[in-house]
Amino acid sequence: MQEKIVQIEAQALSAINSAENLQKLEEVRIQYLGKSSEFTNILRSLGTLSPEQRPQVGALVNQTKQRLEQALNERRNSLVKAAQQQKISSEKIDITLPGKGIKRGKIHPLTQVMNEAKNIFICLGYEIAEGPDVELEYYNFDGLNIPPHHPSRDMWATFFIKDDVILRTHTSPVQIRVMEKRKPPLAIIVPGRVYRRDSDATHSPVFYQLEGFLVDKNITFGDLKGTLTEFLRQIFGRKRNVRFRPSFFPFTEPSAEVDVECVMCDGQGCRLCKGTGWLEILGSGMIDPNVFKGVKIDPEKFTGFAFGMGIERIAMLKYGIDNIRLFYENDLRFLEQF
Ligand code: 2U9
Repeated sequence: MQEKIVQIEAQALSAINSAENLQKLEEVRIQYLGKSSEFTNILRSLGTLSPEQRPQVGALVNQTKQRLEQALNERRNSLVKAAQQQKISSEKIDITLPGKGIKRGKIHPLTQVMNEAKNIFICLGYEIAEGPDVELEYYNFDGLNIPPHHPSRDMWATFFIKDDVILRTHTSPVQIRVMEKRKPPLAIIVPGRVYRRDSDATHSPVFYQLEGFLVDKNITFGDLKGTLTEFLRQIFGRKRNVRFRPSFFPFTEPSAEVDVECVMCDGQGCRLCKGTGWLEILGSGMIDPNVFKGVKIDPEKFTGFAFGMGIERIAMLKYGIDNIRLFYENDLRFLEQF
């Protein structure tokens, strides 16, 4: 029986060492140490041996079994290692290749200019107010002293939703809504989207405005000039001259348009400023007494100035952009430049 055991061990060791993968190795284990293997049969038959033989054979069987199990483990480990090595070399990664990198998001140029403009007024003590894009004709026109026959009410300038409901053509209706609810002193800016039936290289049917107003006792045209001059110097640079030109708006009297020295030719006259040396940036004026009467503020007690600007126009002049559509097309080659 001892000879038989030694023979089985030799066969098993050879089979273990020549198993070329884990599945084959498992088959070898079942064949030599499994429930119906010769080895297990020998273990079961130990009881039939004489009491003298039994401990000797028993010890040999146990030692052999341990050696075979150790050999199985060693072979298994080396097969697992070899499989891992094979996987690593077949999936080799070239770590010298440059990474793809994660692009950093940027704030849209219109948002940047809007934030810059809002911050200047916030630093001057103004607060922000907002209102609806879909507006009553009353707040957009009547309350602002714009009479029913005014050309801006024409359906070629205004988007009508129904008879007396429109898309606001400026953010001014918000100032009316604020003055209906609150009384002076008021220092408010109104950022927002506005809508006009207008479309070419410098006009879009939807664009952004920033308007604002200051109402208190003894507010003068001097306050208007000082505030807007400071604003324009912060936006376009301190050395750039500004000028106030008489104009007309139904909601302000007197009214003025504000120009800044041309950013391209420094006032010499060029294509951008059409040879004038000046760029028109803002509309402004002292709030018309008729507007105050509509919101029950006494124009004998209070005065105020108001102003309005188009954010796209400021961004186009500041960055030398010649087509307004570039702001809305979301082309990364354009947006990445800001
Ligand atoms: C109230 C009273 C007065 C706001 C004003 C302008 C002049 C103006 C334009 C600039 C370029 C509009 O975007 S744009 O086309 N705005 O010229 N806006 S004064 O005056 C107000 C507003 C509200 C109650």
